[in-house]
Amino acid sequence: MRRRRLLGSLLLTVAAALGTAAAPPPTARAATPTVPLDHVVPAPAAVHEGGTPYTIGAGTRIRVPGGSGDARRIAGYLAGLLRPSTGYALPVTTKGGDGIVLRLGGRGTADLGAEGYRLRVDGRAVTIGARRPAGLFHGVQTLRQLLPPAAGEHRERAGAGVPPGGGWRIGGGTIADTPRYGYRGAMLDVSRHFFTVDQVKRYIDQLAMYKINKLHLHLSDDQGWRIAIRSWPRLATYGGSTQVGGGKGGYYSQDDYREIVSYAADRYLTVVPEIDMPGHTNAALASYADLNCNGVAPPLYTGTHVGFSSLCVPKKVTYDFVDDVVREIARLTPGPYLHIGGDEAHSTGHADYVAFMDKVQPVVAKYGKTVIGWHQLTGAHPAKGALAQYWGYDATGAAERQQVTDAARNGTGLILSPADRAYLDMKYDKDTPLGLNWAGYVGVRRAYDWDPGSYLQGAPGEAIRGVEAPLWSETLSTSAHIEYMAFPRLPGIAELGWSPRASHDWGSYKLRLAAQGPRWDALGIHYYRSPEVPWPAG
Ligand code: IFG
Repeated sequence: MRRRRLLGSLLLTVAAALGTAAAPPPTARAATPTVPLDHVVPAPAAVHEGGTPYTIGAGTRIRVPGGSGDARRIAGYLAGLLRPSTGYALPVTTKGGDGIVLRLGGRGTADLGAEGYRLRVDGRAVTIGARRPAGLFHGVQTLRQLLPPAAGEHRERAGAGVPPGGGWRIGGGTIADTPRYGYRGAMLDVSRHFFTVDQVKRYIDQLAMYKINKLHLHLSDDQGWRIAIRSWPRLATYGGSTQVGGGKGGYYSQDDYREIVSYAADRYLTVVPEIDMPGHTNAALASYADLNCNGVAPPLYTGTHVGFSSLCVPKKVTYDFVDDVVREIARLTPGPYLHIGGDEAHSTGHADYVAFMDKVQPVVAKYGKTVIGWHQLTGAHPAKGALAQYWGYDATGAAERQQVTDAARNGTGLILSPADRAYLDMKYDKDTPLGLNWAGYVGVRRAYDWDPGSYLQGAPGEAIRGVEAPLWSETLSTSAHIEYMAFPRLPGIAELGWSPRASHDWGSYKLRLAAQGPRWDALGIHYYRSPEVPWPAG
């Protein structure tokens, strides 16, 4: 009997407790539903939900206690995102207190490395802590995803945009997050079709949402030279004057390039400039007759064939050209890398290719940069510390893979861009209006469902530096084209670069990916609503 009474009273106590929790006080209205903390893309390393949600309201301040320049700039960036959509003032202050708190350095951040962050939510504050500014910025990208999609809208909302619930609520809990790989890139081919500075900036904003930290710009090819070189002005003025299909082309002045570099750096992306050589050089050869072995400049090229051009390896002027171009671009590029291409040099004899790479790689080092080359570089002598970007695919022969993994075992780092996984210019399927299909069709799941760490059998794990998603522009010429091919596949590549191997699971990822759709709608991103993704209704 006693036991029954005891149980009875226990149940009553519990019910009472639940009762009060279940009936909110009459004044509070249910704020916006909170986004589950583990709904973030890329998946964070560790998530612990629980505790009191935080509601961003009219009185919320963004605090950078004792704020450094970097922390204050990131706070301003966050305010710029949230003010228009929430209608709140969200003042930035260096005073401590409740609210959205951004902390740089200090205790508890030592384990977060160069890009990690810790985000903590309780009833009084959202606190993002990081050891380095990039980490704080990545924490802000996660915070954006913990708010309803409307909070990301850049346009002024009617009626100050405060949601019906009277505030923007973020679920209680903690996220501790650091990236798996340091190299998480996206490449944009601005040569086949030229993209303006503003179009590149738009793509940078989108890449930053998914913690991509490298923007590889394919600045030269057969169809266009896109960067002004003072010592060789016709490269841009003539070599950049057209594009695939014969349009007017274009090029970046050195100030334009500096603007792209600066915009990217403010969002913690490092620009990796590529001058593709010795092949893919018709635009340069057309601009200066002396660069050609026969002294005759070929016409400008507006088609889409590859492999027909080569710099003249035996000529001395070729290395004056390379030295001038590499010097000017290296001086414009704060990042550590300079990509020298090296792919599809079908009009360069193998011995000449090796001789050319033996001469050019020391020039890159002379100007203080680290070489990246497409993986064909492993057929020559990759410089010490060089990185090879693998773009093979399922049809790539064992010998070619072996050449790459041998180089990896010899110290060459690898960036993985398998063409039938990571090439965003591959059609999704046979009905995709844009893109190519030489590597096959690449659907959303296929782009996600592979592991960079084990993709190349025989490559030591420490050789894998990360991933990159190239977007070649033979068939693309607008931002809408870029977005249609990049979304929804780019976030999957970003997750492969950032998230722990153990978190990899298409079944759960596709639900998180689907929740990104309303965000892209709010931001006006022209994504492909792939039937592989269970997009939310409406
Ligand atoms: N391969 C060529 C690119 C481009 C691409 C289109 C590399 C490294 C096919 N080289 O990819 O110039 O034409 O998918």
